[in-house]
Amino acid sequence: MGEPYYITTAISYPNGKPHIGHAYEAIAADVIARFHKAMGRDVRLQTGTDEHGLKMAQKARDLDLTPAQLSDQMSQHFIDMCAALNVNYDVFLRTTEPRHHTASQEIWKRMEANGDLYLDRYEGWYSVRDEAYYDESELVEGEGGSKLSPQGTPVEWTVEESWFFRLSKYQDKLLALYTDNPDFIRPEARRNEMIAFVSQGLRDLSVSRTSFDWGVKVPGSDNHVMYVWVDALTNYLTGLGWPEETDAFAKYWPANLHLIGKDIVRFHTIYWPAFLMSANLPVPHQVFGHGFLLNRGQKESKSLGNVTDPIALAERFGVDAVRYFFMREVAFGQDGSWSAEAIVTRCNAELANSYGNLVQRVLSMIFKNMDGKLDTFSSTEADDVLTGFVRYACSVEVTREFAALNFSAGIDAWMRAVFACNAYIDEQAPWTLRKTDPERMRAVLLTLFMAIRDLTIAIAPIVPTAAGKVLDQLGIPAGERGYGALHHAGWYMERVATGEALAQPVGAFPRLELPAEESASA
Ligand code: ME8
Repeated sequence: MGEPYYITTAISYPNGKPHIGHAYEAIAADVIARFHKAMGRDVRLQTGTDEHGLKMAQKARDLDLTPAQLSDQMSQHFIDMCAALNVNYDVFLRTTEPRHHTASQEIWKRMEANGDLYLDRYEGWYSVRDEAYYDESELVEGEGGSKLSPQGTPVEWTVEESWFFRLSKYQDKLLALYTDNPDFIRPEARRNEMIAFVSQGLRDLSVSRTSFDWGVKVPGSDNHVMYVWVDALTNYLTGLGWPEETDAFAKYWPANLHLIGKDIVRFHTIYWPAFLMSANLPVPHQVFGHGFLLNRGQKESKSLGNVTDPIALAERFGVDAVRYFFMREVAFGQDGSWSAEAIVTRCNAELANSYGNLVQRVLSMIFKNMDGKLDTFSSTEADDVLTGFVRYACSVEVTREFAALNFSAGIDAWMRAVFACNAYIDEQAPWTLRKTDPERMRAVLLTLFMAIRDLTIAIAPIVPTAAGKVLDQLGIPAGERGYGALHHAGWYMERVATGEALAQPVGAFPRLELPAEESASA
């Protein structure tokens, strides 16, 4: 097994069904996990649901359910969403699990033992929707002079006895962490925001509540439950079996990457490392705050009636198309917009017409004109140029960009290689060579066979199902599908030596159609 790589998503509030933002984050995390697996690393992907707090308690009350019933019902939808999107997690963590209460109480005790917790009275603003405290100076004015959080959510004045965490004590340590580890917060814009925020000075943080009881009990202070973010962040440790001294913890902590949305960067890059330092635990290597996904430029909301069910989206367009679109269309880290037409246009142009068609044409010609047989051939300079171009794009450019989480740029490099293959096939015209020079036709088709194998391995983390089907048709063994295989010069001769002929190919990238009413409005 290669070097360990531990990646986590945010754990979602299961106060409703998953939305497109949840799907986007889960897909991105799965792509990153598959990429690192294909690079030979020993990957662990964790996701889950964040089931405590006032937001959950209030929603349950509105629905006449207990918070536990609401959590049970809704977390199942998040599990289903992962299955529908081909998100292959290792751990799905629910914060209501007993082991998570144990872990949260343990981190609490360690912070207390370190002298970082004290009892006082909280007086200030709280947003239930964000589960966040805000300073007066951060609030903005809403309609009719009401006060809103910087995220535009309602805030309420809260006064209660509360435990406090000495966040102020960690200001310099946090700034040193950001300076010493320039990649700790990414992308750069979020890093700058956080540095500016911490530099202004940090106030101690209220970390317990007494006005409701849906949460993890504070050790030794039974009328207090922990502030939901204290337990939520601890999920990243719980999933590794901590505080037991497990092999998983020894191997995977500190996490390589917490992948989260831009709205919760503050919790992950200020509170979380401070809690960890206080508990004397190592901090994660990187927190990446991705952008928000908008529906035709608008936030999805019940009032606009534009809420999309990600499972329905995957059923409609196919899971690979949805994954490809999100990773291709949105520059990772920035906000992006989607629409049914944009998915159809993008996937038809690139996956179906440019790449899928290339695969289908080449494999059919090998099947029909060469009885599906692979063999040695002598290549010309044009063939070698194509082979070198595709190999470089896949093994150097795509891997470099994917490793840096620049998915869109990586797919761009991949598309250039696909275009090069299409230009080559048009130029070489193997359909004409069939009559005039069958030997040359063989060389052209086999050159393309090799290129298709590289292209398919390179794009597999994004479109795992379709890529798997193509690699099956090419007869590439399971152990030869990682990025390392792109550097394995002998693969083609090993493939030839199996003597296995190609069967009649079956298309892996269907053209997508827009339902009539949507094409009319497009
Ligand atoms: O914040 N586009 O949960 P959550 C992209 N429980 N990403 C989006 C999005 C959108 N439109 N809307 C939300 C929470 N997200 C906490 C996390 S972690 C210890 C606790 C992202 O259900 C959001 O940024 O509100 C977050 O990363 C994730 O979805 C879950 O959001």
